[in-house]
Amino acid sequence: MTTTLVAAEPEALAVDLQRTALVIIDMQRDFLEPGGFGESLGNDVRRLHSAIAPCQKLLASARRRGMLVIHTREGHRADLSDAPPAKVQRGAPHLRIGAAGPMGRILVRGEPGHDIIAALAPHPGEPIIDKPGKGAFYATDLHSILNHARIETLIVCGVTTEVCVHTTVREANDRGFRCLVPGDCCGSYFPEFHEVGLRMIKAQGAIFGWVTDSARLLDAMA
Ligand code: TIU
Repeated sequence: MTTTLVAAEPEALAVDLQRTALVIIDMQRDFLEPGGFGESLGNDVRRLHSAIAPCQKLLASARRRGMLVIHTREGHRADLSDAPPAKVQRGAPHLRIGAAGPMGRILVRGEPGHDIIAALAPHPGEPIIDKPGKGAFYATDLHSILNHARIETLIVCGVTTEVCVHTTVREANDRGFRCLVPGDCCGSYFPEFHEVGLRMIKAQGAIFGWVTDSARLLDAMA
């Protein structure tokens, strides 16, 4: 086993890059483009755009190395049978999950808004995890895929920092994975939540994981 030291906070982390996967959370049109779920919740979707270019660089590097790359998408079945009423019945009915919007039905699988943005489109063979919840482990086969690939460490990026990235990092941490979170590859509609979300991950001696950035990761992966 060869370990590589990745500069991070609260301290550098030694990782086996052969047993590391890149997990890109929910970089979907529904969150990043106008007219989708993110905007229906009252958010300015442009706040997430700073994460796109750093994610592209990390994705290119991971692909060059042959690293396992996993994409996730939050969304529901067309009949909403997997969408709890408690999740759907929030906000104005015409803006809810399942309502018709400019990118198709909001947060519904198969609709244009559910797609991953073109800049980060999955390559054939890269697993796509369709998840009904905020965490990528809940009601998905992500854990099996990671176990079968003998993955120990996850690089988790995407949107939003304090919602689906955080939930996934917490789930992964409880399942025994080390999580490295490159802050510039994540984004939030709330700059202060992004900031505090990252601080929460690395506090108390990396209580949930290690925070780094794309430059330090690209160095380690070069
Ligand atoms: N992917 C994800 O983070 N889902 C959300 O609903 N995020 C919000 O910040 N709303």
